[in-house]
Amino acid sequence: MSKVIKNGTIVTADRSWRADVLFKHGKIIAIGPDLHGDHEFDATGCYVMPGGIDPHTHLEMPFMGTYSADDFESGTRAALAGGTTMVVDFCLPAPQQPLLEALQMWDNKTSKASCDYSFHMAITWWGKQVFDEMATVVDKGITSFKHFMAYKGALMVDDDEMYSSFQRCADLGALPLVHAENGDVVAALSQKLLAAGNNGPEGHAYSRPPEVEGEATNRAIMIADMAGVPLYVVHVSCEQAHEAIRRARQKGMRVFGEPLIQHLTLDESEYFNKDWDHAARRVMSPPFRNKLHQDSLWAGLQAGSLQVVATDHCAFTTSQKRNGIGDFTKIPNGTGGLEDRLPVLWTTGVNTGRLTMNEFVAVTSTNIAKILNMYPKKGAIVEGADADIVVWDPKRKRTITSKKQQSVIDYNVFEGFEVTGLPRFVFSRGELSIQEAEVKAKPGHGEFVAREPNAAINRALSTWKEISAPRKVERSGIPATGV
Ligand code: DUC
Ligand code: ZN
Ligand code: ZN
Ligand code: ZN
Repeated sequence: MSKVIKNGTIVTADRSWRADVLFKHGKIIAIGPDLHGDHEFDATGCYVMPGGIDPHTHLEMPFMGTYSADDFESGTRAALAGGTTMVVDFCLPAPQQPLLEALQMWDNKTSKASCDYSFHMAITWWGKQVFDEMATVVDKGITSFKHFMAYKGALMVDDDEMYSSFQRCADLGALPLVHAENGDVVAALSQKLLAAGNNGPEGHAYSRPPEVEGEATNRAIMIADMAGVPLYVVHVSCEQAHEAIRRARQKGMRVFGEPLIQHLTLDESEYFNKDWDHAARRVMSPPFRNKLHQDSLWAGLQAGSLQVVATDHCAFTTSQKRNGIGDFTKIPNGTGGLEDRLPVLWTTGVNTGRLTMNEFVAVTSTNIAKILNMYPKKGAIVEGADADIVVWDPKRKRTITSKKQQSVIDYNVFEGFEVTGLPRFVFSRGELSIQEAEVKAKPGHGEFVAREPNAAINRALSTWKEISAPRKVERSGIPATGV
């Protein structure tokens, strides 16, 4: 059975034009005027765009003594409801756990996914076994490795481990990712704040100032350069981190930066709300920043020094958050956003003139498809691509409320936010998954997307190549002992 989207304007990362889109067996088979199929979907007044890709989610993740509340069933349903047709989740081995065993555990969580997904593998410990297994992980189509520079005593890796892993990534053509916050300083600041009786959610923000992020981002960039590998920095929240990325790119290094929709639109005043629940629900790492940092992130998206907007969707219920009453370090870190990323970015970005529609597609879909080497299977409207398509109605409005969301948690950090611009239809590999407010997503429809190492993007332009393969200097006439 073929399907056709008629009368819309196709919007991709590089152009916009009027054409119909015909697809069959999950793939786009024709694009052009006046196409016909077994089922026709009217896109009059709408934009036909590649479905969103969220490269940063934590679904059903064991973390801080609990599990994030949205699993692959509710999480991918939320994604589709908001126009996102693929998620990339993090597989997190426990300390000393074999990577392949963790991968099996994560794979077991996905049976009810209704959109396609992939994984990043986290490097949470280091040893010969990890070194060896990284090659098998790449063979299985997982070509990106995440490193936590924070969460001391849990997920954090030290610089020597990170340097070893980055070199291994370079050998394998894989892309290292970093959560860049100085975990030692965060731990010290947290203890200081608690000792002074500052135990509320605002203490979380004080314990992770922009400087800890700027320092770690710089450090990770320098270590990546020495290892001769590109770098992807997740959840860039502040000017200090953005500045480091900008500078590296100006020098010719392949460094990518990912702001989150939350940091672009919500600020630190949320932590000073008198209602403990309100503030704790917004505790995530890095924390929300002030308006100057927000302006820096928007500028980065406009200038191209930041390339991707994600969510870090890691949702906890109010009751889970309350575990941190009396000690902010025990508030599970994370916020939701999967369903809201596209409508909120469209409303605050495209409707305000900060982003063009084509830039919107680039930062929500196409850029990350290229960075993670799954373009044009994903992130494109082109013959042969997966029919992951959102038909976007720029006039549809909604007030965001947890009462109508797909996420299972009992609040929404965007509660009350009015969005203009929402999906009319969403297709996941050709399956109609969303029709306006009606969710037709099919649990189990989602498939794993395997990725190849990327010879083009995953090659560093390192200034340190000589150091990783030192030349022996021949000097005639100088005594050997003097060399
Ligand atoms: N930050 C969060 O807020 N939650 C999950 C992990 C992370 O780095
Ligand atoms: Zn006709
Ligand atoms: Zn993180
Ligand atoms: Zn994360």
